[in-house]
Amino acid sequence: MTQTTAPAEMLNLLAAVSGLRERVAESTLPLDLPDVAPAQGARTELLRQLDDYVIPRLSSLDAPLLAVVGGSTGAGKSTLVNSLVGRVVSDPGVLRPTTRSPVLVHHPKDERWFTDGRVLPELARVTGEASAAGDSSVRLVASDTLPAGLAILDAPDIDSVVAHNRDLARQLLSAADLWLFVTTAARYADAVPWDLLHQASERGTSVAVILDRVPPEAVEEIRDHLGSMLQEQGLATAPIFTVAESRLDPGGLLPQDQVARLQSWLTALAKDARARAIVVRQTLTGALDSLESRTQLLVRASAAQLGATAALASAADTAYADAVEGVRHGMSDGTLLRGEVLARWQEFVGTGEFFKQVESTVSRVRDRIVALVKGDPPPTEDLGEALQSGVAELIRAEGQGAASATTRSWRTLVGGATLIGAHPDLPRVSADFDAQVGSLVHDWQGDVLALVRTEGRDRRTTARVTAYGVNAVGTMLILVTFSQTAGLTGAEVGIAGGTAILGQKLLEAIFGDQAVRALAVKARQALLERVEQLFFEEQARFTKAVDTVEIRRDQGRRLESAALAVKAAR
Ligand SMILES: Nc1nc2c(ncn2[C@@H]2O[C@H](COP(=O)(O)OP(=O)(O)O)[C@@H](O)[C@H]2O)c(=O)[nH]1
Ligand SMILES: [Mg+2]
Repeated sequence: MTQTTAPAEMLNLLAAVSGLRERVAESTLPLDLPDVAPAQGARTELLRQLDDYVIPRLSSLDAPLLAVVGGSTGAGKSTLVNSLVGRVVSDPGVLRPTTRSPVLVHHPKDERWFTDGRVLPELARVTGEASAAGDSSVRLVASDTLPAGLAILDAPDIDSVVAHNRDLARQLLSAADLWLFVTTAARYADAVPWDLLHQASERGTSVAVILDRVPPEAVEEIRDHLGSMLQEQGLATAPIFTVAESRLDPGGLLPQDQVARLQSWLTALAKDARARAIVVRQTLTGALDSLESRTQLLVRASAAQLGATAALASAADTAYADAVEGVRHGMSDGTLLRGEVLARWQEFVGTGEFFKQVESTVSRVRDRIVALVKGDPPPTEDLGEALQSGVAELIRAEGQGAASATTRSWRTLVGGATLIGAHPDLPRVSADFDAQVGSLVHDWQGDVLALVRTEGRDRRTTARVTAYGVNAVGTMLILVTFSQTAGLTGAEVGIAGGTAILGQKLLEAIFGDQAVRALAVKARQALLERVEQLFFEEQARFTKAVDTVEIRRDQGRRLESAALAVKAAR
């Protein structure tokens, strides 16, 4: 912003700042990250200063200069304001807290600037006597003893014992064109005021310091010391006004000569449009300058929030990918061919002798199957059931394992415990998961039978498949699918391998060896695809929980580009 800013440019700047205000307002920091509290505080402060100062000031550069009187408890702020106005407009008092609702004194002609919600839109307006004021309101007092063009606001104590008053004091100070910082001989080195003065310095806010209640003999010494402290804080240009400790008049006001210098400085400021514009522009420029780094802080906080949601999502990704891998591995490491399956298989082929003489056995088994197909119960039924319940068991265990693993790592991740608290069924698989696994395996059996039928399309093969029965051949294929381990050959072939080799020989007799290998690959692929789909749906429960964390993915980028737009419009 330059001295010669044309109204059109000012409107551009106002639009850009309003845009930034919207981006800040819509931004969220929902996860309880370690440093979220300061970021939330910074967000609120930024939003407030845009609403309370930057936007109203850009909208009406010629509005009266607002001087906010701030300082520690009992520094004499209210007494000073009363003395400047020439009558008691704000309650002074020994009892704390006194100035509960802030009092804004303005010239009667300037009333319109303060009655609407232009500045401090969050605060209600009250007029009349002090008692009428509520907690979040500002009391307006018109007084023609103040020059037009200048309004004075008596703020609550910056170190008030009441938290609401402290916050309100800070809010009011950030709405000021000019801080009138009141401190005393006894208190001027306190930490709290210097914290705020430091902030004023960083933001380029116009500041004047009133050193109140100074013993007359110590005026020079203390003023020098205070002056050097201000210089250290980068506030060398802040004028210092001293008010000697004096007896108050019967009306509770300071002797006129003690406030005369401050009063004439303020009057000169009010009457000289250029001098006033300099003060206003200094504060406004400082506030605009501060927007970028304050927005950056929010951008970083947004990135941290999104990083945390990404970590939650990726914990689920990992757990469910591991589970699919677990099924893949469990299918091919021979586990499924032990126990029940093995027992059923041996029952089916009749005797353990087969493992010794595989070749000669093939024809015997074939005869046996063919014989059985012609009799009643399908011979492979029990074996098929054992195979199916084995694979179902494997899928269920991996599914539950993934839900447990995800919840376990969520408990160690920021925001995870809250999400589990809000979705207490996450640690367990879906209610109908068992049933879904059941139908998955059933459907897969359908896939396998379809494979057998498709593969056996030529006449000779069809005849052979029919001889054994499609179901029996399908069961053999399932058996072989679960046994094709890499590297299980020759002497290393254990019981599991041996079990399968017999099945494989049978299938090779029907389809040829090339085809059997391809069929097993297809059957395994079909199962894994179904498992992936089911686990994806299971994982979606976690994904949906992460999605309830309300933060836009592009929040950081939106904030950043809004801040850039402000920079470009200046
Ligand atoms: N004697 C004397 N009392 C003062 C002076 N300034 C303030 N006081 C008293 O100190 C107390 C606190 O002053 P007040 O204006 O309420 O301080 P605030 O908390 O900063 O608003 C009140 O009782 C005032 O009457 C002063 O210069 N001389
Ligand atoms: Mg007060």
